[in-house]
Amino acid sequence: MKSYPSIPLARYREYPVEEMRQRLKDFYADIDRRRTVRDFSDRPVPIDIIESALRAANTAPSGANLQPWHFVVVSGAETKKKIREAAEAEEQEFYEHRASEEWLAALEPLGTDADKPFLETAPYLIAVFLQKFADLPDGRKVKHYYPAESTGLATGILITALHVAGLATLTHTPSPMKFLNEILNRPKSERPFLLLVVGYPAANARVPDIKRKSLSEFCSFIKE
Ligand code: IYR
Repeated sequence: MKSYPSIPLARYREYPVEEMRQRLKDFYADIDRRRTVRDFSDRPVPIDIIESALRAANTAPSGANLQPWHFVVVSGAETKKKIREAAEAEEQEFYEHRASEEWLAALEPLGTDADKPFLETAPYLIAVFLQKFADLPDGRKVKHYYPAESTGLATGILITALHVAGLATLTHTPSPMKFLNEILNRPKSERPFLLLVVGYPAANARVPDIKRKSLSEFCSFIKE
């Protein structure tokens, strides 16, 4: 291998196999409780909790380690209202015209509609942007690699971290969501990836009765 600036892998930890099993059992039991929530409480959440979850997200692997993401944390009522209005306008179009019958049928069990009160109720909206390029301060552009895969991985870690903290999230994707660039003043080189709604669930929150596929349904193992 070529020489490159390196340091020892000092923080890696190996566990005895029994401990591996126990750790994964515990992790699965915890992550299996995570549900996408649409009924949010307006109870405040300290900003340092969000910052810590974002630091965790930023450990995600990324193409050439260029970390091609940007997160905008929105807590102000005025901006949340603007986002709600723009998102609901798109969603109205979606539910009334754009969505195919097939798509609407697939959404039926989730009970979703164009009404998005949670965009104002929840204490935080985190707009996730994917950067196709880095816009350097001197005007140069640096190409990013695998920005969608990378940003998806970072977002996965973010929702996991927020769940570990005991918060609920909703991965919301109003489509199209270009309005986020305008409202949040982000450059054209950034594509809105996802709008994450974050907070405590409402006391009476309900969730769809969904089933998860079993291991044999979603995995194959090739042993020779
Ligand atoms: N963006 C719309 C529709 C929607 C689409 C999918 I795919 C979902 O999993 C859920 C909703 C909405 O947020 O209502």
